[in-house]
Amino acid sequence: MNGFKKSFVKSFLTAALTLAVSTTTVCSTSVFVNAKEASGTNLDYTVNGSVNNLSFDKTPVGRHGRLHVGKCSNYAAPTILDEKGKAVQLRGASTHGIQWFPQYVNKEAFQSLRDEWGINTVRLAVYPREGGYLDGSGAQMDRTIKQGVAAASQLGMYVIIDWHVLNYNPNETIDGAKSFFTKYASLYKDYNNVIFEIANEPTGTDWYNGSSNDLYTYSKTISNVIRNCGSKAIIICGTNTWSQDVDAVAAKPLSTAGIDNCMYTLHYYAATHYDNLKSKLKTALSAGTPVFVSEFGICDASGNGGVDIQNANSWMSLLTQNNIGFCCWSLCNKGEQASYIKTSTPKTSKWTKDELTTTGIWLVNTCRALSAKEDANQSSTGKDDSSSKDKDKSKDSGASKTNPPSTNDKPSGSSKDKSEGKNGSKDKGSVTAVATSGGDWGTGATVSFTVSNNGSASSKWTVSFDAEGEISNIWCAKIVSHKDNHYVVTGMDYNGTLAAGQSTTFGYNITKTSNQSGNASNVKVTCN
Ligand code: IDC
Repeated sequence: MNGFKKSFVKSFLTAALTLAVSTTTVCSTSVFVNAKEASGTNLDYTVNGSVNNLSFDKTPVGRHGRLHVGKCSNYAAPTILDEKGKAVQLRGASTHGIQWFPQYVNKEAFQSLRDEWGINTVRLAVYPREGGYLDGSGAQMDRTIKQGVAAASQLGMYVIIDWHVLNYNPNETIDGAKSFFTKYASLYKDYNNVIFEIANEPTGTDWYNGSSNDLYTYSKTISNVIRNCGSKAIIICGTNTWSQDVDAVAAKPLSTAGIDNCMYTLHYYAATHYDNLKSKLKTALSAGTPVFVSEFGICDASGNGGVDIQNANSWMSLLTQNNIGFCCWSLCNKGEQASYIKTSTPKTSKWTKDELTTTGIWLVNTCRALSAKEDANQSSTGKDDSSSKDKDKSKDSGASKTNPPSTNDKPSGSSKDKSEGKNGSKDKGSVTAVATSGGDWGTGATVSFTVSNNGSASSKWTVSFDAEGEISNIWCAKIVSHKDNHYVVTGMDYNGTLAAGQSTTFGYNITKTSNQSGNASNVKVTCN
């Protein structure tokens, strides 16, 4: 086998393995098919500065809850799934650098974006340099970040805290990044709507080259900082060449270091980036790399120049076909093509049609169309995903403190403290299964199991149990039958057969009413 083939096979196997350990088996169908061909000149929707007072359960976070990265059968690569295992596409607005344009980080602005633009996510661009967090404006930017997260949380929007490294190797400011993410991962570890982006656009080093100065090492270090603070948030990692080399990640994703719930960035500007970059995206997806477009523009890569609407729509189709979330650069009125708001407009919220630039008009047309598809999909399946969960709490505190854990958590491989929340254990032959409650938040609960082969021969296992409610997501096992409250599950290819002495874990999230328990009872194991 020649070198290329060898490395291809190696990448493929790595990707396959990565998929195998992070696979989520229950997943609803795709929400979006194609983006509408959006215009940059004619606004298809009314934008007149009005807002809706949505109840929290109708907001994006009220509908979707905590997001995680998981495998859904509709898409080649793992993608963003909501609390119920349903694919959700983030439609985001990126601020400009918040050291320069803090005035757009306000609740009214975000509400306009949510209600009139169809946007469900805001990205806060925190430049470490350029008069930013590390060299001038840290204290002011801290205030702006907190205001932004509070506003997004109250409005039920997702918020990305973006460490906006630009044009350099992020290892140059890694100490600053460690302090920054220690602070914000600790502060927001219980928030179900916060996402961390750890390096906007690295340049000058590889994703992975085995040195301590590459992006893999940087991303692993910062992701561990975030996880060690107790945060299970999605982590978005930058890739080399201004976040274009997303195809390089498959050779060494962070899952090889046991870090889950990560995505990797591809950035494009539609008047600069065409088929070459689209090919990189397709290569990355077919290798199983979860991709997020945390920044794009419909103009050229300088943030200025002309726009290419046709290519912008072609990119958007590619993103929606693959359920890839995106954030558009940028929410401000700077005199450049990328800005959403005309320079002549001082208003920082409640904009009207005439105050929008070409980028602004195109973004409203795109996000409103996608948002309408999401709504139509929900009504056609007869289910509004919204629930009244955490409604009041979230209104008060700005974020739910009673979130379920990410369904993408790495299996522990060892049994938990059985004295805590133990539901039941039953021997059958030589394999046992122990169910442990991982939390109950009224309208849902999470339960994990440890299955152990105590015998002297290898054995396949099947576990049956009763649980009140509807399992919405199961990991490291699959449901083979389900009637009323009775479930039968088996393991996956990689953990369905246990060698003598071996154990494995699986778990589920269940949707239920507050009167139901969700816990597993009457647990039985069959081995064969
Ligand atoms: C640009 C801004 C511009 C600013 C410059 C340097 O639009 O006003 O002077 O940054 O801070 C990116 C970057 C993003 C750039 C944008 C446009 O992530 O910071 O913003 N761009 O050049 N990557 C590709 C394009």
